[in-house]
Amino acid sequence: MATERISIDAGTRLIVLTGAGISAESGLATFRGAGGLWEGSRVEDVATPEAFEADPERVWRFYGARRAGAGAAGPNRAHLAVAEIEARLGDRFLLATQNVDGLHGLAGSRRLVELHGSLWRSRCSRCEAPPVEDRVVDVAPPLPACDACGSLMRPDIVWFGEMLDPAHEWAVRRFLKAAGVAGARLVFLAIGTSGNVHPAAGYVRYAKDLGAETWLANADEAANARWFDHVVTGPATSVVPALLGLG
Ligand code: BJW
Ligand code: ZN
Repeated sequence: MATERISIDAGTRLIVLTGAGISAESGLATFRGAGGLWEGSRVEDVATPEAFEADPERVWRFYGARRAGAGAAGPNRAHLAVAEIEARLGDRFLLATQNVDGLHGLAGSRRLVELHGSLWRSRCSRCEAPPVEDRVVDVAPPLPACDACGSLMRPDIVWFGEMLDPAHEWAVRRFLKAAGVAGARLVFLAIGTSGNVHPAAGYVRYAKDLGAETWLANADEAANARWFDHVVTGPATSVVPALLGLG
């Protein structure tokens, strides 16, 4: 188990990037591991605009099941450790998550960017009407329609081939750049992510170019592991509190 510990002093800025692995011990399946299939399809094949166009009911069934799973889950020790370190660092901290399950928010994280959206919101598949909170688990025909234009509502999730919210991308880059400008010690910590999906998988390289010390806490090898100065292998609930000096 992790004996290593990230040195965090009064000047350190810390950015944490999380993926599905941090929620695995809360009982939620990861995308590329065992259990990453749904009705015989790869999750990535259900989570696309093309899949929604072809069979919106099937995609809503998938997200209904995801909402049911996430709604029954709670934050684990790794989510809580990330929230605790935020409470200590204040504006020297930023959390960027690829997860849509809402568990970081439940753990108390507030300086939080949900890069891939949220399970708990829906939005119009056609017009720019703002997203609405939506916790419905059994989405059945007739599928929900937009109040403004009547088109189908869809989960407020960033699917493959779709742009991330530029404000979210900007928040990550601004945080990293600010540390570079201030000459501050900058630490980048990725937790539970396979490093396959861009742009998030590229943030470590960007951070390293700005002089960050880079750490990865993951159960297996990640696709972008070469950009990390330190790789700690193990389950997030043990590794993360120890790395952050909270174990
Ligand atoms: C544990 C553990 C435990 C287990 N403890 N660890 C540059 C190069 C090539 C392609 C592209 C590129 N830029 C953009 C692209 C295209 C595409 C992309 O990245 N494709 C790649 C697959 C090649 N990206 C996009 O389309 C993005 N949009 C975009 O960039 O727009 C502009 C653009 C478009 C097209 C071309 C070029 C530019 C959008 C990506 C949106 C991803 N959406 C999804 C699904 C929706 C969310 C949902 O329904 O939940 O988000 S995909 C899926 O993967 C999900 C995840 O957030 C995301 C990342 O997965 P994650 O979190 O890494 O999970 P896993 O399962 O892969 O890994 C879990 C890890 O945890 C494992 O390593 C385990 O070992 C570990 N683990 N248990 C610690 N207990
Ligand atoms: Zn609409």
